[in-house]
Amino acid sequence: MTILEDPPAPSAAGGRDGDGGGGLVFIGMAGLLIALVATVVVIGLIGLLRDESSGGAAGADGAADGPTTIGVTLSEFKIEGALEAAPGPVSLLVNNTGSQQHNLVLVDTGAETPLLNSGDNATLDLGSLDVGTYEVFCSVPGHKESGMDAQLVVTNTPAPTGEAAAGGSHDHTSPDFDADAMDAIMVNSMLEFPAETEGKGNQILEPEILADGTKKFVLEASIIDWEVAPGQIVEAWAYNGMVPGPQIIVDLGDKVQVELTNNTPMGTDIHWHGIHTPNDMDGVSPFTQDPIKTGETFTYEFVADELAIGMYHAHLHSQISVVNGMFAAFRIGERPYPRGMTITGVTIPDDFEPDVELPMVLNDAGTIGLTLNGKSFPATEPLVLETGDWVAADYYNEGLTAHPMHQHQFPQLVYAKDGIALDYPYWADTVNVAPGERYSVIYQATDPGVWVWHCHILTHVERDTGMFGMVTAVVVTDPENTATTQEDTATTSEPVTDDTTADG
Ligand SMILES: [Cu+2]
Repeated sequence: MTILEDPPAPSAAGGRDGDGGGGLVFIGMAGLLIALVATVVVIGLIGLLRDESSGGAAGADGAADGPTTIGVTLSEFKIEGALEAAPGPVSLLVNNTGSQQHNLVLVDTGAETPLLNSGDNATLDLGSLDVGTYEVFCSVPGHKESGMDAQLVVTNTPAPTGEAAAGGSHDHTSPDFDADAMDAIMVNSMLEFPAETEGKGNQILEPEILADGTKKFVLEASIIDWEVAPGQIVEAWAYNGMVPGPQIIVDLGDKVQVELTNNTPMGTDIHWHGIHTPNDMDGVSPFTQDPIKTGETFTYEFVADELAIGMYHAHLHSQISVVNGMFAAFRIGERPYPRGMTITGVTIPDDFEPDVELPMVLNDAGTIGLTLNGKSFPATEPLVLETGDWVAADYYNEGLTAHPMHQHQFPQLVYAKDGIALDYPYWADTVNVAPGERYSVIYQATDPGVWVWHCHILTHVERDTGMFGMVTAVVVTDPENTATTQEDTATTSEPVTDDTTADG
């Protein structure tokens, strides 16, 4: 530092006056630079030696007879280090071990490090500090709010070791929870996947074919015990004893009858969501029909005259019955696959057929809670595929909030919204599905492995007791090398295949 305070006499300013002085000035500047670098290196070495000789960061000798150097580590999103010192000169040796840029600022004086790239470090001289508590933080926008905020304590009675300084609530090296235990809980909860539970929703309902060709479907609404997750039995309001209720799939032009018997304790009805019907079949009591009282039966009758990727659910008391399980998928005709279209450079073949079709019914409320197809992780069903398989999935949101459904690795081609074919399909790795909406996607499992598929509202999939809720996985095996993936992941799974989920 002395060099800067007492610069050599030949001034740089003089050199700029004439070309002839340039070489000398350069040599002078270079010499100055070398001296400066050497000094910095020496100071750095002294600092390191002092740091080592004091047995660590916090000036363990407790004396104020020299600068205290404290090692501080920055990462996402925390400031770690034994931030305690005796009164006197304090400097921080700041190391960015994170993956993003960070810095460190002392609030009281504004002293700050430069913006440090990943792996960089800097020494921050804080000057002489009196007894007190000093706030340091990272000034990159949002980082302080994310946790990069800590307190440096200057005290006459510093803790004997750096570890003890961790007792302060702002020292993030020792959180007031058992981090190892939380790791174990989360990992163990994930390893329970896939777990077996009683009951399976979305089973395809076979019709009775009447004399005139009408397809007659029979439904019963009742309250059942439903195993949402292993050992977690809830009172579900269900159609035909399953959540989601049975899928109804008819052809375009079919005459349809649905006979509903209500064995729930409240009046009900069925609304055909996204299905074209006469008004008196819309299922909105009391406007279009009387409520179907407990024990009563009502028959809906309409012609399936428009293509649909729709749903059916109660309308009366939906705040109880629907969120508790009275919802299901209803499809008319073939899905409008974007055959022959080229979307962002990818051409869908004229004869495209998916290898697997499945409904993905979302719920988040009532007794059923945060679920995919009526099950909470680890009871959600894995989708077992071979490399190259195409999946056709229809999202249906029967819950009360939107769910951004994210498929790892494989972009989803959104080709229909609410069953209506899009003129401009688009690729997305995350598809946000609001209540009442349906999005129809296809994607190709191009890479082997276990790829999770989940709602990206993270509290819909993870909590302190482990992974749960709206997450499942696509397990892709390589038919040419089955040993690697199948052994690890697929042996205990109940594969979802076209046999069990696709229409017949
Ligand atoms: Cu969600």
